[in-house]
Amino acid sequence: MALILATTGICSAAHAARKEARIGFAFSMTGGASAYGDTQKKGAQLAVDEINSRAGQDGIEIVADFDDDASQPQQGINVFNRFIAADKVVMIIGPTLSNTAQAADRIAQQSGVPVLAVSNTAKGITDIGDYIFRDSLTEMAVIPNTIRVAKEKLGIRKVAVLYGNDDAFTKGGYDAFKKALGDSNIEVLSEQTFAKGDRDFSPQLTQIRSVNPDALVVSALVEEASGIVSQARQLGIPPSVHIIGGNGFNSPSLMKNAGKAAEGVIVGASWNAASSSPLNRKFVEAYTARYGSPPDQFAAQAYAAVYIAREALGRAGSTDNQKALRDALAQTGGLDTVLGKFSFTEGRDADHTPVVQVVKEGKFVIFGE
Ligand code: 1QQ
Repeated sequence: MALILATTGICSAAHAARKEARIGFAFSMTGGASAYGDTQKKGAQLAVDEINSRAGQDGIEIVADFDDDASQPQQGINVFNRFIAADKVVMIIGPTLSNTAQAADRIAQQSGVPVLAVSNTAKGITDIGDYIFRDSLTEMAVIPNTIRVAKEKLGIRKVAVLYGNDDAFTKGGYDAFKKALGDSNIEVLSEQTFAKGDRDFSPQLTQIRSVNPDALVVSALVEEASGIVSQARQLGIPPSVHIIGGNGFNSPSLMKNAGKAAEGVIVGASWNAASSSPLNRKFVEAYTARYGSPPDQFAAQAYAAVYIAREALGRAGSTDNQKALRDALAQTGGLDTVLGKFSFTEGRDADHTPVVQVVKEGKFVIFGE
């Protein structure tokens, strides 16, 4: 009895000292970007549970409020409004797509609520204001390296480009590819476009086949990317014509949907799954044990964000002061994360090294750095 009382006493004392930090997570659980949202939520939840299991010792407990931005700007706005007005969150993590962030982040900025994006890679997201941060490398930061490595290893000299012209990310990725190709003196033989929700890419791919490129460069979200990759091979563009993708390709659902056609696809990424850092190994093990499949880059970025937030909350000295948290986030530097040593730039963007991957036997493996 004495033992039970003593234990209860310790628990309640620790509980009283605990401070709750309410964080809103806006991820795409439905709609075109749900393949990303699914693993983002899993990665974030894992980090929240790890942190909360230690909250008795170090004081801060995260109250996670997950909601679905539905891959739509308007739904992103609705979710942000609810997080800010009703839930009174100290910060928001998300939303999944840059296209949604362009609309929703303005509301957080106006309300003085910090946002930490974990997968927005389009240009200009952090320019929305000084409350907007991201731990995702931009396409402008990743793609020049992808093109350089692809040129070095494959000797490509002429390419065709296919991109979505109705989405902030796919358009931004196109701009980044265009510049990197120009800087690397790679000739663009053909430029073709598509729109979100398209299923038939044969007109564009037939034209591309006729110009006989060394590689096919694609800026697409994973649903359309999967269709493009499958149909390119079906239409007889041979596997020797490598397909080079941007961040939208970083989901294992590419291999799930496109199967063998995905072999040899090259994609720049901001997380090295094979990194042997103890933090990364522990993350990959814990995630795989809990969910039954290994994490992808989107899970890793979401997981890292919760730890970045937790560390900043500790320095902010408060769990409900958004201005103090913003200032603390801005000071984040040299933090050990699963993405590597993490710092924000002056402009609140991510600052770490990208990698280039290739799909081999249904998995992303390192192609070059
Ligand atoms: C963006 C992206 C997508 C491919 C991932 C969510 O990078 O919208 O910015």
